[in-house]
Formats: sequence, structure tokens, C-alpha cells
Amino acid sequence: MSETQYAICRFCHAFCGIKVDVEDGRIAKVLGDKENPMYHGYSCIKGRQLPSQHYIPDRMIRSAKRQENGDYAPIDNQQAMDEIAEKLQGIIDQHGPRSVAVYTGTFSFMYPASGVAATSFMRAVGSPMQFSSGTIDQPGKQVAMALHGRWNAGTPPFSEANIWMLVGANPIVSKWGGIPPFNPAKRLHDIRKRGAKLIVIDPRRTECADKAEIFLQCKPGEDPTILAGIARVIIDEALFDKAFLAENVEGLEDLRKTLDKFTPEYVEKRAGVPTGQLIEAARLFATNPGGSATAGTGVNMAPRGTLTEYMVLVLNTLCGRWLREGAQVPNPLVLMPEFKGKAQAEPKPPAWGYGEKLRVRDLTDNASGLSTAALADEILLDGDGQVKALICVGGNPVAAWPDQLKTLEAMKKLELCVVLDIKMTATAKLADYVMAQRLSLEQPGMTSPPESLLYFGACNGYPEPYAQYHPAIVEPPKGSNLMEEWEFFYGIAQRLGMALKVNGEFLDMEEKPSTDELFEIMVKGSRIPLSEVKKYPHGHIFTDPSNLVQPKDKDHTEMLDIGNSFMMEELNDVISEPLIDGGGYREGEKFTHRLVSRRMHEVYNSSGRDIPALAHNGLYNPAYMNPADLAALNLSPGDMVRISSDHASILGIVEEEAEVLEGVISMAHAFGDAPEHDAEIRFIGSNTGRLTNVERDFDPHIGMPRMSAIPVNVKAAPEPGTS
Ligand SMILES: Nc1nc2c(c(=O)[nH]1)N[C@H]1C(S)=C(S)[C@@H](COP(=O)(O)OP(=O)(O)OC[C@H]3O[C@@H](n4cnc5c(=O)[nH]c(N)nc54)[C@H](O)[C@@H]3O)O[C@H]1N2
Ligand SMILES: Nc1nc2c(c(=O)[nH]1)N[C@H]1C(S)=C(S)[C@@H](COP(=O)(O)OP(=O)(O)OC[C@H]3O[C@@H](n4cnc5c(=O)[nH]c(N)nc54)[C@H](O)[C@@H]3O)O[C@H]1N2
Ligand code: SF4
Ligand SMILES: [Mo]
Repeated sequence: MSETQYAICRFCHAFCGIKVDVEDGRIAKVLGDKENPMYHGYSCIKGRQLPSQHYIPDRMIRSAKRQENGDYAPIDNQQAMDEIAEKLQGIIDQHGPRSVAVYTGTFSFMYPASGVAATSFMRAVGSPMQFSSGTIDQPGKQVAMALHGRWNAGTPPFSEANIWMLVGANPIVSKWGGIPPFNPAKRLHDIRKRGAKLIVIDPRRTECADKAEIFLQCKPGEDPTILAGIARVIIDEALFDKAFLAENVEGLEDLRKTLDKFTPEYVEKRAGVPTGQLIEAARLFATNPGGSATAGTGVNMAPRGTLTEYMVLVLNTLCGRWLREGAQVPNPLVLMPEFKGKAQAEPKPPAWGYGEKLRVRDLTDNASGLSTAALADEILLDGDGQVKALICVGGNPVAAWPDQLKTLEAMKKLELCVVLDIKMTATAKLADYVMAQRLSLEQPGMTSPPESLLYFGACNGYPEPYAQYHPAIVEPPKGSNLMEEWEFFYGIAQRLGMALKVNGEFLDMEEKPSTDELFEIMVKGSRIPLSEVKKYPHGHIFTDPSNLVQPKDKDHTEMLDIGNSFMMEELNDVISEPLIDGGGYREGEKFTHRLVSRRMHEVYNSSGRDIPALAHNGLYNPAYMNPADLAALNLSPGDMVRISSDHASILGIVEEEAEVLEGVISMAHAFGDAPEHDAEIRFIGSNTGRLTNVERDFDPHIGMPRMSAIPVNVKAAPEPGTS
């Protein structure tokens, strides 16, 4: 029997609407859904592999428990939860609630109930130690927004832009970062067709840079200087929006003074961006009406990510790129309470210095959350409050956290490590229990996660009030014993005699709700009831032309701040740094290259390499370098090299890419495994996370370490296993 169903692809954050052919209860084929009003039939090579992802032999279809000899044996989910609950109770009794931590990784986002249940569970336990991949991604976004202030009405839609600036983001590949990630290539094509211009700032001529009117190919890690230089030109030439600034913005004079030394000549010397190009970019950005600057992971992982994100907001504010009174609110939201925007700055929340204090590096809670880069330290550091138990949901610390060797040590030290995953990952191989999860087409889905991104930063989330829901499309494979992530937290809470509270409501802890019932509780109070969304299997855009941006309150005094004292101080720090040639970052120290992050089309962080159709180009992450650099080192594509930072070294396989700036190595993360597998590099790649030192070169307020623009040396290395 065959049938066609419509669903959400959850191979990545983009949530594309898909058409799923089901034959005899199995997924036969997945394609983009042409009738979907948001994605218009788009799908990528990863999404089309969902059948393979669901049925490959490597998928875990039963949970597993580590045995005394280190092997894993299947275990029934109920039995596993009994044992885990008992161990957790013992740990809480002996060490207190803070000894229990949760890490929600990338694949928590795709399952709406997963993160909600994790948070509610941690509240019930009474532990503040909840960490997410967001703090090793783009934490600068929320922190900069807290310092600068949020414009309540948000940004004008991408579709109406005349100019767009991407700083360290490559949304055509990542489907994230800077352009609404719902078929970004088409969206970019559409605005350019009617004359909109694109500016890209990146050390690599990316797929997006290829389409740009102005491409500033820069030395990595120098974005604060570049953006300061652009802001200076805009102020100097009085290209800013005087009326908007007079009414809504403070700090212009402080900013003007601080930017004084960031002349185009200084930017050229420091960042390698020609003066003429910088000035042209500034003029193009400021004089084209409408359109924003946005930043991605590249600059958040490079040093001073918060400052870069702040300068992005400064550029937008200088040019008044915020929605004004009377404009239509592009997305009044669907599965969340109705959003009514006002043309005013919101009161600024604290950026850091509140909530839980970590025991290392004087870090506190902050606008992006507790720093995941400090979680390994919290596990390793003996003493009161030490983390003894970790529950890891849809994340892969050993592959993705900065400082892999420290992460490995931490995972081994845990008294209890539980991993909720779909396969035996590098992290799962160190866990006491690996709980096998249902995949995306085996559980209901809805689009509330991307919708909530509207609050995450400028130009995020759906550009229109779109929503989709789908029920489970297929049953899990025969012989499997799988669960949904939220059911794990529910099951453990139940055994610990704790009640989970979701959206202000206690769940029935005796009769387990269905996922649909839980969804209903989660979206209670939404502008459109879930029952209405369910009527549209292809998804639907629930417009409301009557929802217009409201005028500013009469007695409103809050302003956006473009001269925040911490940020001005940091700009002063930047200008006081000595200029060093060749990528070195401390006097007397010489590193010839800088290693930068990137995304590869066929894989998604550590996911996808086990799927044959995605691995056809090889299973490793090449170290892409400029041909001139390869020639200078007498290297040929495919050669083995050793890449060394001042913290650690990894092997790499070089690949020629003329698009990469000389002196730069561009390499994807989340490859490789623990060091004992290093010799398998040609099959599993190499772990760039190992190069990062989380204890040095980190943002002192939020703990973000240097994960891009890493100073490294590179030299030819023998093939591992040979001498
Ligand atoms: N196919 C695929 N898609 C993905 C992922 C994946 O692994 N594969 N990962 C997903 C995840 S978790 C995320 S967070 C998003 C990220 O989405 P993006 O932020 O768009 O990430 P990237 O595509 O890596 O683009 C980052 C860019 O920053 C540049 N860069 C690096 N260092 C610097 C620097 O110092 N300065 C400047 N100006 N640029 C720099 C890199 O050259 C690169 O082009 O992508 C998501 N999408
Ligand atoms: N050096 C360096 N480090 C980086 C980055 C970088 O650019 N450079 N990028 C950073 C960024 S942006 C991020 S977001 C983090 C990512 O950090 P993580 O989220 O910790 O890493 P992932 O590899 O995405 O881990 C996802 C895990 O989810 C599992 N999974 C896949 N599908 C499902 C599912 O349906 N259900 C469940 N339960 N699990 C599933 C996968 O098998 C995998 O183990 O890495 C960060 N680390
Ligand atoms: S971009 Fe590809 S992987 Fe991501 S949701 Fe769309 S089809 Fe799936
Ligand atoms: Mo990410």
C-alpha cells in the first residue's frame, strides 16, 4: 500500500516542508513539497536522504547500557529509566541538585517538546546547570542585543531589502545565518532580481560572496575593526538617519569619539580590506534605503564575537533599519501569542553578571545562557557543586565542544552520563546509557521552534506568519524500542516523584499525555489554535494585514544605545593591540596561518557521514587552502599535514581552494573521533575543536572561546601508521 504524506524535514534547522511517499508503512521517498507556501518545493540533498537516515543499519533502534567490560548491551527503556532514576536520586542526595547537568544540542531544536521537557525537568530537580549548543554557536547575538537594546517592532522583512550585508555567514550553504533560512538562495535571487545589492565580509569567497556586489575578503578575526571602519565612514559622511537617531538613540557622540582611530587606512593595514572597497561598502549600505547587516557563526567564533554582533546592530541603528509606526508587522506569530510591535526600544535586560555563578573563570549566567565551553571544567573541578551527572540530548560534545581532549577527560569522569541519540556517536561511546530515540518522521512535529527565533536576534525566524504541523508519518522499524526525547524526562521525573510544569501547567504525572496533548499545552494562548494549523497539511501563512506597528508610548524614554561603555572600552582595547603580521596574536609568537570555520553541504555538524549518498565525496573534512599557500609549503591536494595551535595539534588533509584567502585554512568542525582513532583520518576526518583552548582567549563575560580565526602553523606530516 502506498500513500503520500506531508511533513517537516528535521535533518537541519531549516524545517523545509516535504512530501513523503510511504509504501507498506515505510518511508520510500522524500522530496520538497511544491504546495508548501513557505518553501515552495525546496529540499536539499540531506533532506532527500531521510529514508536512508531512518533505515541505515548504523541507526540505534534499541537503547544500550555500558557493561563492566566497556561493551554495550541492549536494555529495555523502562528498565534503563528505573536504573537512571535510582542513580540520579543517589547523586542528588549526596551532592545536591547542582551536580546534575543537562546539555541540549543541535537536535533538541527540531523536537519542540524536547527542550521544553529538559527545562521543566531541571526546574523540578532544582538545578540551574542547563547548557545548550547556543552558547558555542552565536552567543554574541543575544548579549549584544542586551547591551544595545531591542527594537520592539523588529526589522523590516528581507524581501523588501535594497541592501544586505552578511558578516561571517554563508546562508546559501548553511540555510541559517543572515537570510531567512527557508530556501535562502531563492530569497536572495528574488531581491537581487529587482536590484537589491549584497555585501559579504568573509576570508573565503563563499557561495554568497560569489553573488555579492561588494566582497570584502578579510583577514579572519578582524571584523570589529572592519565594522568600526564602516560605521566611521557613515558618521563621517553624515550618511546616518538623523531623525531616527534624534528620536530613539543614545551614544552617538561616544561612538563617534571611539571610532576616531578606525580610519579606512587603519582597517586596510589591520584587516587587509582595501580603503576604496571599505568606503564603497559603507556608502552602499547607508545610502540604499532598507536592508540590514547580519552576522553568522564565523565572527561569533572569532575573538570578540559580542563586539562584532554589537557593531552589526550599530550599523543597522545608524541607518534606522528598524520597523516604524504604521508599517505592517511581517510576522504577528502563529503558534505563539500574538505579537504586537511598538516603534520603540525595549528596556535593556542585564547582559551578564546574574543568576548562577560558574566555578571557573568568574563566569555567570548571561543573555545567551550558561557557557557550554565551561561545562567540561565544571565536571572536572572537584569541590562543592561539581557536576557528576550529565544528560545529553541531541548533541555530541566529543565532536563539537571546544577543547576535545578536555571534553573527553570530563566525559570519562562523570558518575553518570546519559545520551539521547540515534546512533553510537563519539560521545555515546563514553556514556553509561544511550537512549535510542524516535526519528523525525516517527513523531509529530510542528514549526514552533523556528517561529520562536524571532526573539533571538535581528532578521531571524519566519519572515511571515507561517506554521505547519504533522502527525507521526510512520511507525518505527520492527523490533525497535524507541522513545521521544520528552518521554525520557517525563519518565525520570515520574520515578523521582517530581511533577513537570509546562507553560504554567503541571502535567498529569500518572496518565502520560500524548505528544499532541503536550503540544497543545505548549502552544496554549497562541494566536492561531493548533487545531486550525492542523487543517493545512502543506503548512499555511496566517496573515493579518490589520496588525500594524503601534506608535511609541507617550512617556517612553528608553533608547537604543550605540555607545555602550563596555563595547566602547573593547573598541579601545582593539585599537591598542599591536599589529602583527602573519596571523600571530601575541608579541614574539609566530603563527603562519589562521584556521577558520565553515559548513559542508552534505553533512550537518557530526550528522550525515554515515549516510552513503551524503558521503560520496569522501568522509573527511578537508583543510582547504589557497593554491599559493600549498605551493609555498610544497604540498599537493590530498597531502597529509599537521596543524598546530598553541594548545594542541591535529592532522589534516589539504585541499586546494582558490576562494580561500592566503594564510587561511578553512575547515569544517565536528569530524573525527577520540585520539585513538586519529589514524583513520581519511575515513572520519579530523577534530578542529581540539585546537581551541577554553581557558585563554575567551570572552570574559560570557566564556565564548576562540573557535575560529585560530592562529596555527601547518607543515607536511607522514601518513598516520607509516613512519
Ligand atoms: N550543510 C550544513 N548546514 C549547516 C550546518 C552544517 O554543518 N552543514 N551547521 C548548522 C549550524 S549548527 C549552524 S550554527 C549554522 C551556521 O551558519 P553560518 O553562520 O552561515 O555558518 P557557515 O556556513 O560556517 O559560515 C560562516 C562563515 O564565516 C566565515 N568566517 C570564519 N571565520 C571568520 C572571521 O573571523 N571573520 C569573518 N568575517 N568570517 C569568518 C567562514 O569562512 C564562513 O564562510 O549552519 C547550520 N547549517
Ligand atoms: N571548532 C568548531 N566547533 C564548533 C563549531 C564550529 O564551527 N567550529 N560550531 C558550533 C555550533 S554552531 C554548534 S550548533 C555545535 C553543535 O554541537 P552539538 O549539537 O553538540 O553537535 P552535533 O554534532 O550537531 O550533535 C548532534 C547530535 O544529535 C544526534 N542526532 C541526529 N538526529 C537526531 C535526532 O533526531 N534525535 C536525537 N535525539 N539526536 C539526533 C546526532 O547523532 C549527534 O550526535 O558545535 C559547535 N562547535
Ligand atoms: S535544508 Fe535540507 S536538510 Fe535542511 S530542512 Fe531543508 S531539506 Fe531538510
Ligand atoms: Mo550551530
